[in-house]
Amino acid sequence: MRTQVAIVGAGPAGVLLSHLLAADGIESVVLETRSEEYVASRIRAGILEQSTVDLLTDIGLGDRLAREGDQHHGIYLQWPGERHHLDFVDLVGRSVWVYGQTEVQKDLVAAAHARSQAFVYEISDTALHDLETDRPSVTYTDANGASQRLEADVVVGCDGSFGPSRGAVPERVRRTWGRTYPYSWLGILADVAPSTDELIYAWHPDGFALHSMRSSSVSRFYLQVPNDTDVATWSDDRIWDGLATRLGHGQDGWELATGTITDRSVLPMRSFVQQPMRHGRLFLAGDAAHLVPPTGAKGLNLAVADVALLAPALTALLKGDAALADAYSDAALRRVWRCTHFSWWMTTMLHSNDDPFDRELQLSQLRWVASSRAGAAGLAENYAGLPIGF
Ligand code: RFL
Ligand code: PHB
Repeated sequence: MRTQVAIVGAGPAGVLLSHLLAADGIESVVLETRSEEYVASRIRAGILEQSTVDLLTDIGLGDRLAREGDQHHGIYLQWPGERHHLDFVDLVGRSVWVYGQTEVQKDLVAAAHARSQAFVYEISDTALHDLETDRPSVTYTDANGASQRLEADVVVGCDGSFGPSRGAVPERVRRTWGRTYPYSWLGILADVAPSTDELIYAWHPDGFALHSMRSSSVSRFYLQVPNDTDVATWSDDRIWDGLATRLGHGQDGWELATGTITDRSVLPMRSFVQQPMRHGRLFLAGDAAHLVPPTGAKGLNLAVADVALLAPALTALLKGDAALADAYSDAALRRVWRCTHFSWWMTTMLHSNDDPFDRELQLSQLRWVASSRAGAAGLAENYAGLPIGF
């Protein structure tokens, strides 16, 4: 098989890239280890920043988002005895939307099917070849067990944190940075109306808690837990008690409503960056090149921002102009490092540990952000997201 762009990974980065390329008349094939249903049902991100919403709307994928998504003007920051609203629209003139990654993925895949996008699902043994030539290829075993080779002008690694693409950049040219945090998140989905109009990020001596949501009848919650926590040790009662304590049930009359828990899992927290994001005819986008802890709600948005830069760069490259492709890695990494810092900053400000000095610094920082317009505007600008290509 031959195509112009071989895209490894059918997550949001890969499918969005295929959409933007198709709009420019560039052909691509998307290769994926999982099934279409599996990818569409993975519960992940919940918050879209302004530029992600603008992009999806501009390319005609904003209808359901406008109908079913929920625009949020800000967030609440909380610590024992205090809850403060930060109004992003007032502070920086931008906002965010609650619209699950599952929904973004469904919209992207529906549009891909409508234009007869080529996908190959349920492949194994993915391997990248000849990336330093202008005839790169990807080999794999298809769902029937047959060996296949996809030849392309360009290969794009959108295969997330476990895919082979980032490791296909030779060690002599790649550099990586990373941090594993000493805590994880226990995430639950529950059939209960949110007890808040906007997200609550809560610092508490027992550990961080986040009240998020997916719709008017489904809430999403997270609790800071130690690394290697066994989800079986968290009964429903323990989860609801932990959330009630950390989110301040009873504080100023606020109450946490509980409901049936429909999903629970433990997620590790990592920061990771690999650069460059291009080597020869291989380009990396999304989680394949970088990971952020979820506290800043940046992972999906960063993947979208990478692809928004990459699509026009590849289109120009395939038409003979290499300037944008040559600039891609540096341009994308500017935003990657900004979001890496912001996610690390939110994470270290909000997750408690046993160190009394750290605790006072965290509370001092929270008080400053909540009471100073300059402090609040810094958080708001980063959370609502900088413009693509800032
Ligand atoms: P994905 O979504 O991981 O997709 C990569 C795809 O590549 C496939 N793949 C392969 N395909 C072919 N051959 C191989 N050898 C392959 N190996 C892997 C995988 O099966 C997969 O389908 O990466 P992408 O597209 O870069 O998108 C990134 C986002 O999914 C991720 O950053 C966000 O979900 C992160 N994230 C959040 N981001 C936000 O912006 N806001 C949030 O609120 C937020 N919450 C979260 C999150 C991630 C979570 N995780 C990872 C569990 C909450 C959670 C719980
Ligand atoms: C979510 O709703 O899944 C979510 C929201 C905000 C975050 C992380 C996750 O910072």
